[in-house]
Amino acid sequence: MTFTQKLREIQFKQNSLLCIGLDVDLEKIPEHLKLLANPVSEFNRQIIEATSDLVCAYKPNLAFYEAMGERGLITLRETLKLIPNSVLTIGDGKRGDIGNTAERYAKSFFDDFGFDSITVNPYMGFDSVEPFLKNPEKGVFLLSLTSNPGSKDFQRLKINGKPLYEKVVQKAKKWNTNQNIGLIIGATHPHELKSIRKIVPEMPLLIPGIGKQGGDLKSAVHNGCDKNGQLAIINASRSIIYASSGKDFAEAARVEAKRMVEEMRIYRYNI
Ligand code: OMP
Repeated sequence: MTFTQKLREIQFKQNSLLCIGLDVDLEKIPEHLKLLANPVSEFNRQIIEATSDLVCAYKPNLAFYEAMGERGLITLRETLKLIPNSVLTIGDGKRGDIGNTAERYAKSFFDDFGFDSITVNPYMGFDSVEPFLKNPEKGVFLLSLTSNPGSKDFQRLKINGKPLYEKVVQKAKKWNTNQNIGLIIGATHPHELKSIRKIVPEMPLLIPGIGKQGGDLKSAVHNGCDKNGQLAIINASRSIIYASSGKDFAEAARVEAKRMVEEMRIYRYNI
């Protein structure tokens, strides 16, 4: 089964487009957890237990784990073990390097950590992306038009009248012989999201930027889904995992995740 087929199946079974970003900062977690031997593992355990029936994926961003040093890698492994097989994992590392090095990244993310998919920076070109594409079951999300204000600096520059991010979309379509490529498009660009979905009607789109970055949920769902109301993966990190800073943090995360999922269901089926 290809990654795209797996995503369709999981989104159907879970009836959800939501991805929770496990971007856990030790400084931001509730005080009572900080007394434990591994506060971030316990934080993640409670978040995952409270929300795993509501999501299609979890996306740990590696920066948050790498910033904790050796303990961070242990925490990441512990966290991955806690995520049930009924949902996907996205290793958000935004990797990108020459082929020889990219192969090592692919081995690390897919074979060692065992992620189902990875985020990749494609701006070094095909040889830097190819090593990630070999296994059709493993998903590869390419940065195309990112959610941040700096996305205009390079990604929107015109080449022969077309913005650079659109070249990435076209290349991704061409490279997708294993049906395992997805694109990353920020929710902060709703119009572009709509036109990109037209170019790639059947490709997974990872859409971050909802919540703290100001992206709108309704337009992300309407513009990002395929014709069946699927294949958009809507990520929210801080707005869910830090919904409360008290002992009720997991319960509050569930309330916020459920609110988003229910809102998305309304938009999905009114496309
Ligand atoms: P929140 O703003 O807290 O929901 O977090 C957004 C998450 O999505 C972070 O892990 C970002 O690194 C990631 N992200 C973006 O915010 N914008 C992008 O364009 C791409 C990503 C990503 O690749 O996931």
